[in-house]
Amino acid sequence: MIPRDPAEPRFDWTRKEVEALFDLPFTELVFQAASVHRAWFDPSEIQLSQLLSIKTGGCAENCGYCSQSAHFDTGLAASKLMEADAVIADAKRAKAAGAQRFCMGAAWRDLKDRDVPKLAAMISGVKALGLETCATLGMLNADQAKTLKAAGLDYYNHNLDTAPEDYARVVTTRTYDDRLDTLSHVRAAGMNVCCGGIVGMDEGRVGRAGLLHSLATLPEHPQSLPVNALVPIPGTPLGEAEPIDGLEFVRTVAVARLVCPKSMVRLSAGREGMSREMQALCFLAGANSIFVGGKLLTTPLPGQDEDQRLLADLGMRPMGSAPAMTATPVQAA
Ligand code: SAM
Ligand code: DTB
Ligand code: SF4
Repeated sequence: MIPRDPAEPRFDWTRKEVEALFDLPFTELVFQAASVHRAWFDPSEIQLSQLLSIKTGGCAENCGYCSQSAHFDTGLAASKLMEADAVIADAKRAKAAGAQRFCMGAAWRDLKDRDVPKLAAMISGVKALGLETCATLGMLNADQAKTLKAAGLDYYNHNLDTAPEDYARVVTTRTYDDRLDTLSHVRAAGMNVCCGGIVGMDEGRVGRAGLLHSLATLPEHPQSLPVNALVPIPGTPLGEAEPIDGLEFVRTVAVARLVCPKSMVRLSAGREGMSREMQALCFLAGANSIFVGGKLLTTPLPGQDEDQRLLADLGMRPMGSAPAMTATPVQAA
């Protein structure tokens, strides 16, 4: 039998195989993931994304991790959907500050048809700036997905978040199948899927493997795979969850890279609490995108200066930019 190329995408992963990847010795796992990463990407490149909360709080869903659910008292003030012009102005500032990708997030259970024209205007305006566009607006039907695609939406973010057997522990106002249905509408409309999850929700390694197994056995691998570390929100059911161990988080990134070799793996929420060394390990393990700009939707990110210094010290550069002619000097100790 010809040995399979570990960098070639596979869709027949078993849960046991994914669990076995998690159980590899740490340096072996990271080495394998780094090797696969190099087969598809320039490991010195990192995509910079910026998020904007275009409609904050008051959400009808009861996701146990979220600051924006109306079911929990998190002290967050709710606001209405922003005007398209204000969103486009924010995207312009994000681009000027170096972002290549702009993601618009709304605290909705599902998209209402009445909001679609305004969303289409903001998406086409952001796209016209030359930014990659992404939106995360809750559940979509097939027609809505087609309309957003026609407006210029490149990616739709809709996370599976946990292993299927764990889902009802985390949210009860919708099911895993609801999530899968929206993902199928997004694919059918010809949009790229951005789908990942959260670690640090007391799921254990078997749960983390279950999430990544679900993602790796979708009809297509998500073109974009965000790995979020839970940002604990006081007042939510998961506000006191045991924080994920740093090495275990890096393992999760590495396994994501191995099971979805061609996906953009995004080091997403929770980066503010991570050391520079841990972020560097995540990049080595195959993460090739970060959110920048000081804020995710409602939770903080490292500041722009801090991020620029980190990338410079690591000799990494924004995706699509020209390589430096000489090695970037590392800051003096
Ligand atoms: N309402 C839409 C939805 O749930 O799909 C879009 C917005 S929602 C905030 C997008 C994603 O953010 C969630 O799927 C979850 O993965 C992530 N998220 C939310 N709260 C988080 C938290 N406290 N820590 C880490 N990730 C979080
Ligand atoms: C994703 O998986 N992570 C980003 C993006 N998709 C929308 C958002 C994380 C939100 C973190 C919690 C907050 O800032 O409210
Ligand atoms: Fe609403 Fe999304 Fe937050 Fe769930 S994660 S409560 S759907 S905003």
